Amino acid sequence: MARILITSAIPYINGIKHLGNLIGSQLPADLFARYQRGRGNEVMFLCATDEHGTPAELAAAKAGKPVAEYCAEMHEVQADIAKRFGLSFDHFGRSSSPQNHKLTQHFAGKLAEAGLIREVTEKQVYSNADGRFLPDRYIEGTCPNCGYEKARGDQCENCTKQLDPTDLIDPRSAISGSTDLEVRETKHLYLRQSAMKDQLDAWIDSKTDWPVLTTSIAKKWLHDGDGLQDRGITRDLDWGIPVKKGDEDWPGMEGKVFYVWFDAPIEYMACAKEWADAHGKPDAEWERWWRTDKGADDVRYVQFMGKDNVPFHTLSFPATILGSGEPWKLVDHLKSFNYLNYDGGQFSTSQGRGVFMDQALDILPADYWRWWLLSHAPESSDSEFTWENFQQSVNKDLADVLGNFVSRITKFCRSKFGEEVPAGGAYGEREQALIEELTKRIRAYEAHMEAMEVRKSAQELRAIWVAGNEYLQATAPWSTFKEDPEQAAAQVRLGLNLIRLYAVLSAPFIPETSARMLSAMNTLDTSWPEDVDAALSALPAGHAFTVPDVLFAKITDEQREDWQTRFAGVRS
Ligand code: B3M
Ligand code: ZN
Repeated sequence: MARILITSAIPYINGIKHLGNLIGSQLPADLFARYQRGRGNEVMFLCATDEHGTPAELAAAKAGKPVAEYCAEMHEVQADIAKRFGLSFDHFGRSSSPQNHKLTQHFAGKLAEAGLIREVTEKQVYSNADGRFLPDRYIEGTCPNCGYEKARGDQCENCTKQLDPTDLIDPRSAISGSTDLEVRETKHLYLRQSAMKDQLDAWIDSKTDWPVLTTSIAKKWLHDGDGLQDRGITRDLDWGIPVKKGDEDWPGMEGKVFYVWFDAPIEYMACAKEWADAHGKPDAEWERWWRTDKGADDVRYVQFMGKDNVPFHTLSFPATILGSGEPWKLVDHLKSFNYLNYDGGQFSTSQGRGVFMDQALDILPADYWRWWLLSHAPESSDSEFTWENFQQSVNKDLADVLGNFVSRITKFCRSKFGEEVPAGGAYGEREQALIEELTKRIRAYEAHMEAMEVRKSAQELRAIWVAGNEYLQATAPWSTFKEDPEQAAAQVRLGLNLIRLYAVLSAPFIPETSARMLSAMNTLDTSWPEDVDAALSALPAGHAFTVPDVLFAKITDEQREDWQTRFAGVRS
């Protein structure tokens, strides 16, 4: 039994995620986790909410709530939606957890001991009225380039020009609106990534099986221009993990917190400790996933994320781990995704454009979305969600191919043999041919799943469903029955067994439907079809079953048009 550690990029706390976010990390990670569990491997699948930084502070301010309260509430909201989407995390943690506070401070202490942190004095805007330093995006003013009056200190939203806060005309605090601002000196910590360049370079070079898309991003940051830059890991914010060296105070760093991108990846590990603590397990239980000196040397670690997160995961986070000098597990395989677009434009959280996870579930059950998103995952390039394509995929793949197969065979059996697997007859040539085809296809499906080729896996699974339909079409037990009821019984027996087989194979994609198929087949046998021949005899003659309700309802043109209009604008 292999041991597989899986993490999905942890979604920001500031609001409900859209379908583009979902297919960019959490959903494909869930597919892989479910598949590996289905193969009998030991899986630890972790995700969390990313709760620090300015986005969290701003969202809380907008909601008119203290930031801690806002985060606690939004965490529950996200956890609930994740559950309803069937995301099978072993733990859904919080980057603001006490466990992450402790571990982040621990890493900072180790990095300092190793001489990998330097202190830098910088000039930064201080707001007297607010009594705090203002991050660049907390300063508003008039853009010197286009005259837009609500330009932010980091960038003008109107003309996209990158700005420094001191470039702004008539600058004011975005928090209070106060213009009583001054430039003060402040001290920050920098992680000396430049000192670790060769070590990181060698580590990336050892990843010969990584996609070029991934390694080229890392290489670019390592070698372009002046090469890898040191990175500021502290901020002047109230909300976050206080800057400490392990348990000790850090002189001169009072009132400062770690930068969100420093503590967020550390939450991958802290999340495992949260999991252990929540279940009353000793530390050894989570450390055997994360510490190579405590059993994690035979763990395979796979990360899922959108392409914009790749630099942090190939450079900054490994720099934290390698720099600590401690035996933490490094990523073995990194699966990254392009973007999913929405109907001729982009999904956008800030503009409320597209379909958001809660809205999607208000319209249709999770499996409809899971199937479409996974079978159209933006792997080799960006992909696009259109309502036409969604309707077509659901109606053809799910309703016509899979749903129809299940309904036809169970109903036919009920009408001629009753609600139990019929006895008599034997599998002949046609059945052997089908078994051969399925064996080939299932082995291909396994290979694609193993390689995390999401679209190819979906295509193969669909072909497996189609093969069953074609078999049914060709053998036509409803005709056979008239001349040779024994042979029809064997055909139906195979058909019913195919339902169980399909449920097992399809579970990673459509878990809810898979469970309904198994329950209709009245079986708890979810064993993987290592031997297809044997798998097609799992339900013996006389085994009782029931005809399930329609598995997938077709999407009508009317519904499609209605949704198209409803989701054309922006979310209020
Ligand atoms: N929260 C960005 C994102 O959601 C960020 C990922 C952190 S992964 C450690 O895309
Ligand atoms: Zn401008």
